[in-house]
Amino acid sequence: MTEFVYICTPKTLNITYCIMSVKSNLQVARAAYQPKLPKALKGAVKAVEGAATQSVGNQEEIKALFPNTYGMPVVRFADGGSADSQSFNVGIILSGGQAPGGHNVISGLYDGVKAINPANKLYGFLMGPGGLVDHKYIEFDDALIDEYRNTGGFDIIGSGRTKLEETEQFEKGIEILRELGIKALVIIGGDDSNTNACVLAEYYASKNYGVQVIGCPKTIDGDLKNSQIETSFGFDTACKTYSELIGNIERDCNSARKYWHFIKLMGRSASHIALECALQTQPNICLISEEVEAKKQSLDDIVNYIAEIVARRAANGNNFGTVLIPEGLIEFIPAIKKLIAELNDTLATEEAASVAREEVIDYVKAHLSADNLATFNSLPDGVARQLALDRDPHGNVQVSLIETEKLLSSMVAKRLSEMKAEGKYCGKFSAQHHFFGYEGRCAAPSNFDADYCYSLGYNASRLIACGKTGYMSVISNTTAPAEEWIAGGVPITMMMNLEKRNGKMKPVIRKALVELEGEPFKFFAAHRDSWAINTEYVYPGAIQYWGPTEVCDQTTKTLQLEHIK
Ligand code: FBP
Repeated sequence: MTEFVYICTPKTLNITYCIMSVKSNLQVARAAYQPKLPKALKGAVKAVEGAATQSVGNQEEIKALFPNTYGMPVVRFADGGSADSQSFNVGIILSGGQAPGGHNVISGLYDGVKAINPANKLYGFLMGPGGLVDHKYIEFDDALIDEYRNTGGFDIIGSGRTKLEETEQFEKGIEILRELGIKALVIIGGDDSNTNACVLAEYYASKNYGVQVIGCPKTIDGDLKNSQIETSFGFDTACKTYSELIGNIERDCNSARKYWHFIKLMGRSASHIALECALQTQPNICLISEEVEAKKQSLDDIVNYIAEIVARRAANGNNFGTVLIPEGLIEFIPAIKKLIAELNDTLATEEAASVAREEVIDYVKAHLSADNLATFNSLPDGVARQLALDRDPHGNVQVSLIETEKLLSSMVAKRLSEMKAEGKYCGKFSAQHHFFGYEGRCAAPSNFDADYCYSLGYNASRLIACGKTGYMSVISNTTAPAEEWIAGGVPITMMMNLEKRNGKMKPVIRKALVELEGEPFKFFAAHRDSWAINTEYVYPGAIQYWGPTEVCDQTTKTLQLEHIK
């Protein structure tokens, strides 16, 4: 039995701390935190609808693929509606990689459906979309929800990457949804999972099954954003967590003055995490994949750029530094991007699917064009294997498994010895390697993510109550105080276009990459030369939960720069 020993209750926090329990004092205090809601969601709401919408690209094709869910209006909630006590049950799924705040989406949704009618039930499908298909679920109650409020992780029901795309899966899903009397399903996921949510919404609408599907924008990667979605949840906390670690490393490196730290950061294709962490910590070097592609840089160009900075710092007596590397970098080097595109097509055929795993490398080598084969052969074995062999269920290269940080540092070391041989002073170069990804995905949500996620979940209950399907729960105006946030819904088809996946054109939500004309990148580009040579590190420290609002409730620098009028 767990023994609890209670000590004093600080008047300021109105909670009881325990010195021996399964929970830390911070967790106990955090559980008592009441997330803030936008004013419009606090009482009865009224839905205000805008004009008909269009998809961001391929309008005719997307309209034909989604005849029942295309063109719907953007919805915005305003206060002043009439009280609603509808009775309904809801199901929820966590899909894809973990992101801080998922438990708050669930607690917000739970509180929202219960506020409408206390008899309403919320069910959670276990281990991702697979739980719907396999009929594995739990029913949430007050005790379970209270256990997980404001905590990180997705462990309340688990997550998974099963792709919901087959009619058979949709039909298995409807069986359990009917058995549990579920009127609406909420899918918390990134661009791929929300695309699938839209496909499911369309299917159920086309069959008149009477089940609504609502999406919720999640991913630490920050790439699910557009004119309607300001940020995906989890990005804020993950970046703050990585920035704390990077700041610690910068301080260590500025103390010992003997290492160059090569730090790879998660984020899949987009470099939003690397850019945000650079804005928070001012490292000596931060590579931005989107810029590498735009400038058509080769691996050698990148290596030369780093080696030059190492040498310039060495000339000032500084044989140390920090380099941030977005995990998707390799995919953006034009020659490698071209290679991956051909690999994807080569591997998408039935013939390729029947090739034994140990023979895949030989198979692709036999099928690649001469140019791409040369690029493939120039890569270190581990990187080439990773590009050729493993894809996630959505067909993405698993960039988190490619050790770009080690690849770059060894190439930089080689380049520096060549420079030395040419008579250039390069000082001493000794490298350390880090990969920050999983360390931040389950961190306890920052105040921003705690409030944002709770609002997204609560808002989803309002979209369900007003009968919406094929919508994403959206909260905007997020650099203002939470009270002034705007709540509503955006039709998912509005964010779609056609893109090639696994060799075929598919409707997908357009991924947001770093915009080189955007304010966050422009700010970075204007300062990076100074950060490279002068040591101007910023040590942001740990996430702050209590204290002045300008310390605790600020969102990312990315959002703040994007919202500068
Ligand atoms: P989502 O897009 O599903 O949110 O996942 C993001 C991510 O954390 C990426 O940054 C990373 O490349 C990937 O998941 C790692 O996947 P896995 O958890 O399967 O190792």
